[in-house]
Amino acid sequence: MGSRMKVCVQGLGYIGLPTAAMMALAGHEVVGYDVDARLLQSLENGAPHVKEEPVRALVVGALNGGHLTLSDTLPADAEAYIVCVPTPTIDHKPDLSFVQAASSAVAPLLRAGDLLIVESTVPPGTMDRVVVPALLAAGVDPDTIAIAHCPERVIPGAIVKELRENSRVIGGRKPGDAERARTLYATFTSGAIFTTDTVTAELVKVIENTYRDVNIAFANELALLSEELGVDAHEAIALANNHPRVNILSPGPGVGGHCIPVDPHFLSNANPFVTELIQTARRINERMPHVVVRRIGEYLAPRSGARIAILGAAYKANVDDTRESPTERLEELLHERGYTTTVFDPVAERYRGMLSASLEDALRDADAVVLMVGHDAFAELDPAAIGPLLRRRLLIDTRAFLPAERWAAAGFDVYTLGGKRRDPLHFVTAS
Ligand code: SAJ
Repeated sequence: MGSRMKVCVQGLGYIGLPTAAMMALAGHEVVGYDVDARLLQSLENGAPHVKEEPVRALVVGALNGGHLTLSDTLPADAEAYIVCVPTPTIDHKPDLSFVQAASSAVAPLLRAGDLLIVESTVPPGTMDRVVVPALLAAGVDPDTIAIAHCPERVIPGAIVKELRENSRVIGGRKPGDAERARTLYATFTSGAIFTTDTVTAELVKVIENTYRDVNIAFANELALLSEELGVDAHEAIALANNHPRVNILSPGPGVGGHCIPVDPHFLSNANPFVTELIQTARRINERMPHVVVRRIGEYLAPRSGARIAILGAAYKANVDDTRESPTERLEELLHERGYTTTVFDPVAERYRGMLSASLEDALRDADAVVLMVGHDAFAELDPAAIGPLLRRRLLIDTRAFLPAERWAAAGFDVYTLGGKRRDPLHFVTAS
């Protein structure tokens, strides 16, 4: 196309914001709209709340460049409206109220020939059953506008790179709609753009995250089995992954974030009877914090007054996001069993529980150190310096992240989730 469009991005969260900035830097006139006045104020102040530095730089660049403006009202004169609002679950059921509200809000502004794109991850069928009805309810004839679903696919930690380079899947409601959206996306992404219908695009996005959840559940199952067999699951998985058609992910203390633990429910909720694998995978991953608690209990009895220092509150390494963090669940379970906890995280700032002000504060007089997140900042921890702060030298490494031999040499008992146990639990022999 090359021609500039007037675009409105509705919802300036972790996807809408960089997408708006990227489009503005590609030369489009972009209005970023959000209902959260504090968020808009923070963006005006240089976006200090955005911790992923390349994203912050992109946003500041776009705002300074003048093609990205912020607004607390939806502009009436955009040619393309892009919905980037959250789709959480409540009791494992999708909550589509934000998508519905966003569609209803934009409906009265749509004119014939406009383009409406939903980027939010949604259960298959949402475009037809929620978005289009919201337009109809506002008196909009959906056949007069182009409607597409273009799910975001970028991973926190590499958002800018992936926005530029990842391929995209765009589902159009009627012939020509996906092409209209492709023209816009092709101005800022170098990745391939595949077009299909809306429900296929909806399904593809949810499948991607569900595939990851199932794969991690498999890795977690292998970790528990390997412990019983006296095998290091990490070594076994790495060796299996040398096979050209095998790619198993890594075991860990649970699956967090606002995407992977949520999206599989969009499928299992659609039909519980044909989604047994998906549901089982979810259960396996949800059980992992319980496994960590059980392992801690092998060293430190529940209700013994033991104090557990947890390293990492984020849902994964090197991000500040703590949503659905396995640490939060671990703390709950530990408290139920009478342990006391401290949590230190040098990357995350906002956490539902309490964060210790310093590593030393978290570690002082603890009976165990539990590594929950492999932040780069933890790689250099010195066990010889940490040991004297503790009441007991015990390391529970749920990510196989710290050098076990070095910690053992400093006098620590070391348990690594999925690691080789010297005392395999129950070695199973064929009968
Ligand atoms: N995890 C493991 N083992 C692994 C990999 C991850 O236990 O081998 C855990 C992490 O520690 C974390 C959780 O899984 O708690 C999820 O992390 P992640 O890095 O797998 O994914 P997210 O949630 O950060 O981002 C995902 C991405 N989806 C895919 O890779 C298919 C991203 O591309 C999506 O855009 C994003 O979800 C989203 O917003 O949907």
